[in-house]
This record gives sequence, structure tokens and C-alpha cells, in this order.
Amino acid sequence: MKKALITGITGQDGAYLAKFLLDRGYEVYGTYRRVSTPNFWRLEYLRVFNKVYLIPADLSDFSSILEALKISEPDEVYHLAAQSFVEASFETPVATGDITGLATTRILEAIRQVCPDAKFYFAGTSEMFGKAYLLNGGRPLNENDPFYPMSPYAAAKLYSYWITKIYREAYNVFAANGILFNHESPLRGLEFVTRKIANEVAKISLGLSKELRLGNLDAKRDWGYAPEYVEAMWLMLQQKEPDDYVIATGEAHSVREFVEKAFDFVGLDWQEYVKVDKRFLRPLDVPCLLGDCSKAKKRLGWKPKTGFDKLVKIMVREEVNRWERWLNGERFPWDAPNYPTENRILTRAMRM
Ligand code: NDP
Ligand code: GDR
Repeated sequence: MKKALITGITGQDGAYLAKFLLDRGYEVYGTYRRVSTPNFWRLEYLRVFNKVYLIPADLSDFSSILEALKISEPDEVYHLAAQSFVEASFETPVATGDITGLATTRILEAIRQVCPDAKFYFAGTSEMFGKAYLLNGGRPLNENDPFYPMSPYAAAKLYSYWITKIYREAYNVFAANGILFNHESPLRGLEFVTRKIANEVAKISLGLSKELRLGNLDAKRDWGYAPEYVEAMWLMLQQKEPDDYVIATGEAHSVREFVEKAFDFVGLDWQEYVKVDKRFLRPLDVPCLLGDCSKAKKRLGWKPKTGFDKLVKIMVREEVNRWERWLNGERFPWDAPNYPTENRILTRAMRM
């Protein structure tokens, strides 16, 4: 039985990957950090909470990472944990550099010392391309395009991407970089735009909310479906040689289009409910990300299956279902009721 260690098992991708690996017969270990309120809801949602082994570890703490490797003795390490919210990286640039950037060296160094034969996956991102799309004439981005990060998050990820290549070349660690474009699902964090839209549209349609406040409606993203993307991570570690791969759908849509489709789905006109709020603008925002995953198609045999319309439908339908169950008095693992919509969160953007 193969053993896998997932950092960030409590996040969207960590939960889907845990399920994916369990279904393939892996023994799955995951690191989690102690927080004041437990957040295992995604693992419970997918009914895998009692099937995975959990190890307390914080990315800022080298000793806990070492311990996690010693306890799990993994064949494969999937390093997914990060401060992953781009907007928050402008509010906490130093911590993001440490957790999203430097921590990858902590893990690779611990692997080098404790289990150098373990295969390593790093969760790289399309955000590393940043402005590249504007500079290459608007061609879909592939592994050979230059990087031009536009946020502290993207800069930290780019550091991790390079340190992964360095450990591959210097120490022969089987270390692969996934360059994943946005991927979404009903398990997405509520502050990310697709889930935020789907959740609020569902509430509005059921009379539980009156408006949806957003930032930049013009930004375009290449949005795929998360459960399919975790398979690509696994495929990268099943190859003969470690390499870097873009994973994307090859289609970009604007936030406005996502909003329009989501409201259409519940039969409402988005223009009556959506307000632009300065709080949700960023000091810098990548205008468009569009990926070309030809290499992954050819070498990994991976291709995206869920298109944009279907993704919007999956997300809105699930939120409507959740809120209907909630209105019927049912309580089940799910984060949204814990998030007050009205709040007084202040961001840097308000001073711009
Ligand atoms: P999430 O934000 O849902 O999950 C992030 C995970 O990292 C959570 O388990 C979180 O724990 C954990 N984490 C954060 N800080 C620490 C810390 N200091 N110590 C230990 N664990 C920590 O992200 P996703 O699942 O969406 O993404 C997974 C990875 O892939 C991330 O690295 C992200 O940057 C990257 N990525 C994501 C893409 C996407 O579209 N989803 C696209 C490209 C890359 P907790 O639950 O306690 O907060
Ligand atoms: P992103 O995802 O920054 O691409 O990073 P997010 O959903 O946060 O933003 C996408 C685009 O939508 C615009 N936007 C808003 N975003 C949020 N969150 N809230 C709003 O109200 C809002 N209004 C408009 C943003 O400005 C942006 O242009 C995600 C994360 O998962 C990263 O970890 C990952 O690396 C990248 O995707 C690929």
C-alpha cells in the first residue's frame, strides 16, 4: 500500500486529493494546523475524515514538518498548504512570503534529510505568469512562457517553483511543479470569487440576502473543476521523470460572465443585485489568465472535462441545495452559515 502525505489537507484541493488517493488504495496522511475553531468540514463533506491520518504541523515550524515526514514515511508528498488568497497576500505580504514561499524549502530540506526517495509535488499557479499574457500577444500560456508575478502571493509561489526545480537538479529529488490555473468547486473557500457568487446568488434566490458586492468584474480567468485537477497532480508523480506542467481548460471568462450565468441559473437579472465595492479591489490585479495544457494532454493523458457553463451550474445548484436544507432545519458540514455577510472588514484598497 502506497503512503501519501498531503500538506493542506483541510483545504479544497487537499480534501479532493485525499479522497482521490484513498479511492486508489493509498494510506493517506495529512498535516493540519491548530486553529481556534476546527475546520475539517471538507473532509467530513467528502466522508473521508475518519479514513485519513492527521498530523499537526505548521508550515512556519520546521520541526513539525520533520516529524510529519518521520511519522508518515511517505512515498509521495503533495505540498498544497499555503496562504492561498491573493487579496490577503497584499494585507499580509511578509507572512505570505514565509508560508507560501520559504516553507517549501523547509519541506524539501526535510525530505532531503529524512526521505530523499519520496516524490514531491508543488502546487504552483497560473498567478506566477501574472502580466505575461499581456506581453505574449494574448496567446494561451504554456510552460515556456516567462513569469511576471503581480502579487506577493505570486512572487512567493514563484520562489517555491524555483526552489522545487533546484532540489530536483541539485539533489535528484523527484520534484514536480504543477502550474494550475484556477479550479473551483462547492468546496472552494467562501472568499474566492466563484464560490462567493454562487453562495450569494443562492441566498438571494431564496430570499436570504439582497445584494452581492464584488470588486473587479472585468478580470478573466481560466476556470476548471477542482476534482479533475487533483488527478493531474497524481499523474505528475506517476511519470518516469519529474517535470513541470500547465493544467488548464483553455477557455477564459470574465467575473461578469460568471455572475451573469449564475443569476441566469436561478432566473434573476444580475444587474438588480450586484454592486461594485472598493473593498474587493486589489492594489494590482492580473487582468487575464488563459492556459494551454497541450503538454499535460500529451504526456499525462490528462484533459479537462467540465466546461464553464457546467461549472457554474454545479456550484450554484449545490449552494441552493445547501441553503434549502438549512432552511429545513438540517445542519451538516458546511462553512457558509458561519460567515456573516454584513461585516466591517477594512482592506488596503479602501485607502487607494
Ligand atoms: P485552500 O486555501 O483551500 O487551502 C490551503 C491549505 O493550506 C489549507 O489546508 C490551510 O489550512 C493550509 N495552510 C495555510 N497556512 C498554513 C500554515 N501556516 N501551516 C499549515 N497549513 C497551512 O487552497 P486550495 O486547496 O484551493 O489550493 C491548494 C494549493 O494550490 C494552494 O497552495 C494554492 O495556492 C494552490 N493553487 C490553487 C489553485 C486554485 O485555483 N484552487 C490554483 C493554483 C494553485 P487551514 O484550513 O487551517 O486554513
Ligand atoms: P484568484 O482567485 O485571485 O484568481 O486566485 P479569486 O477568486 O480570489 O479572484 C479571481 C478574480 O476575481 C476578481 N474579483 C474578486 N475576487 C474575490 N476574491 N472577491 C471579490 O469580491 C471579487 N470581485 C472581483 C479578482 O480581483 C480576481 O481578478 C485563485 C487562488 O486559488 C490562488 O491560490 C490560485 O493560485 C489562483 O486562483 C490560480
